[in-house]
Amino acid sequence: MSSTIYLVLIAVAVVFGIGAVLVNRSRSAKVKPAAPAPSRPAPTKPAKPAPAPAAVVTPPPATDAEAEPELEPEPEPEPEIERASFRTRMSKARGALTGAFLGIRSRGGITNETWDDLEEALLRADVGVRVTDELLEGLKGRVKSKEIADPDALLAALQAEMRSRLEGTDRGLTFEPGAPGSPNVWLFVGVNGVGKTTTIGKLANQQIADGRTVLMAAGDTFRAAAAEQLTTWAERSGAEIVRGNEGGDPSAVIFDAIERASARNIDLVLADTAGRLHTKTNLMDELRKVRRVAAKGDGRVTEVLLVIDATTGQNGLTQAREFGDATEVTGVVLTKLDGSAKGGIVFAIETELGLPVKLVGLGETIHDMVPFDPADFIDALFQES
Ligand SMILES: Nc1nc2c(ncn2[C@@H]2O[C@H](COP(=O)(O)OP(=O)(O)OP(=O)(O)O)[C@@H](O)[C@H]2O)c(=O)[nH]1
Ligand SMILES: [Mg+2]
Repeated sequence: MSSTIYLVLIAVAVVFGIGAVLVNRSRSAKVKPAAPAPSRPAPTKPAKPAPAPAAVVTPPPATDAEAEPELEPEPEPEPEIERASFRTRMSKARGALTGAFLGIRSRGGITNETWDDLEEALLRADVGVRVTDELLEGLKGRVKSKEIADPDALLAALQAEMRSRLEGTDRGLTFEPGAPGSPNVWLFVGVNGVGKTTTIGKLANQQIADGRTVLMAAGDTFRAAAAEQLTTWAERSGAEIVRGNEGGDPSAVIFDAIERASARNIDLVLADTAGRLHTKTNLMDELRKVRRVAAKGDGRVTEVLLVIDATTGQNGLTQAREFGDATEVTGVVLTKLDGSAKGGIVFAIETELGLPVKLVGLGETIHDMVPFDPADFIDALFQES
């Protein structure tokens, strides 16, 4: 009997076991194995846009409706550009004046030492003897008449007087819109290494940003490296360039460049010239010829910009006279004001030469140039911290 029960129990167990296996099998057949994550085609990283070639050929739009839509390239973040400003860049020139101001303010009143300190500070900052004398004479009169009674009022009056001397001058770069094929020509002259070529690069960038088309003329044929340097600036700024042969006639290169600009309806030619000492007669004669020839073709010379390095001080005035005689200079670009303690040269240039300072270089990169703004300049010069 008991063996019968055992047999029955074993039979039941076998039946259940088989049933369980079958049920499990059928279940596992329904649960699909976890599908691997749909393998998306790896997004093709958009290639960095190549620098735009001079002539861009735009391909026709794709017509294949089946074509996979192109992934939009992520916009590249705009690089942070630190714009040059007098305030941030003129620390040296500021130091030349404000160091003296501390001493002047610390005295209870206006004494003989006050006038000595002021005179020394203005001369050190390269304001020049003539302008310094005029400024101090005017202030002395106002102290005598009791209009000015204390050091703070004296310095405020000096600041206002210096600003008013620079205000009211037309500093715009002359651009005469004319018939197509008649480009404006801006010629750059000055002694060696003052920043002519760099200024052309910076200015081309600004003019192109303002919507003008620009062609550079590599009129410095003295060294092959000069044309190379200008070519780099042309690429950076998006300007065209006409180059000549090393040792060639700079007048011919500039003339050709103007003809090319005229043929292509380009608005503006920026013409570089080799640096030269204002005392070298033959080189100054060469520059006279450049100036003459530039006006002969289809272009109009609307600016002759003398580039002066602010760190060279009063010698810049002598240069200005000689270059002015040779080329009818229309304005001054004062470079390297960021590294100079002699910002006062602006007063000497404007008062003694009657030439407007139009542009100021405040560093070496393409963005480091600003139009000369007297109010900003004077504020920066007097800012004491
Ligand atoms: N700190 C500073 N450096 C400048 C400025 N402008 C030009 N430079 C530098 O001055 C040096 C000479 O500049 P260039 O533009 O080659 O001068 P250039 O007058 O064309 O020189 P030449 O063709 O040899 O007569 C370069 O190292 C420039 O980077 C400026 O405003 N500030
Ligand atoms: Mg140069």
